[in-house]
Amino acid sequence: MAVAQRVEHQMTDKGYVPVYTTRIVEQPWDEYSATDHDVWGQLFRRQREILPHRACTEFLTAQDAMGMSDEQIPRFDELNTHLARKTGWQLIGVEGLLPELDFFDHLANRRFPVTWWIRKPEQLDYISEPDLFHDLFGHVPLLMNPVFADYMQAYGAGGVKAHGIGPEALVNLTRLYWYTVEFGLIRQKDGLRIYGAGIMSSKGESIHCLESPAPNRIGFDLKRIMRTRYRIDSFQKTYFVIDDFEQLFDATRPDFSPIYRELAERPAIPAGNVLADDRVIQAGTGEGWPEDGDV
Ligand code: HBI
Ligand code: FE
Repeated sequence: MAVAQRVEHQMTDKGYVPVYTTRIVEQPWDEYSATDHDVWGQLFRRQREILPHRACTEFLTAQDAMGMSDEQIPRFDELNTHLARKTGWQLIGVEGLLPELDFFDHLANRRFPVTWWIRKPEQLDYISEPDLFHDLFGHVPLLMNPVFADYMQAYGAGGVKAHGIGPEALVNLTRLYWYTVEFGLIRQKDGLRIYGAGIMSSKGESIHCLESPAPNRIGFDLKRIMRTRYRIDSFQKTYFVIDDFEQLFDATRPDFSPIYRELAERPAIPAGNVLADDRVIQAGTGEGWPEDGDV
């Protein structure tokens, strides 16, 4: 099969931005180079060295249970047999970021889009868009957890509905995704742990989010999160903490339409602010925070 091209980019006033494409591609496993497998191995080893006592237990046990290792890039079809048995999720290969409605529709049908290509050696420490390592290493293991898997499906169904409501609803939902699925923390008996994929696939942020005095750490609150702006070009200024995955899934039970209407009347909250009625676990020092740039 023709190996799909990298995600097209187009030059805009904001610089090169990825052009969303919807094509689903078979994982070209036989075409990965030795360098591709080596990049996977280096990133895998580096993360698994620092994640014990930082990642939540469910993540580490699931990653091992599905046979992920540093030896080579995992095969989607092998992971799909594990996922089918545990939670009914399936991975599909994509070229990169999908238009939101396509993305939500896949999640609503228990299909998780995984970028088929992996970053180059020179991009080891930072890549601007999600690649195979971010998606496969960061997002996929927790799809083996039945409650988190149900949350992801409910989130997708909510996204399809929000798409029909309008752009503000989508902004609220994108923030929810950002502060849970990408940058969420969870409270375990032995302390705070990572479950968000954006942290899990980043060495710097895996350490920063738990050990730096700079960020706020605040108890999960759905409406608070939906109003809170976030960072895409630096570590998060605030991390939200859930008590367990049931809390996350329960938050998706109510109909969000009245919530969207209520939040449309209230101003967004800057990424670094702490509110009087926040359940504050740690108010950050804010050291090193860039002045502007909240999304
Ligand atoms: N597409 N492939 C892919 N992966 C994502 O994580 C993703 C996406 N499109 C949109 C998107 N995430 C975010 O805007 C979500 O909040 C919807
Ligand atoms: Fe992601």
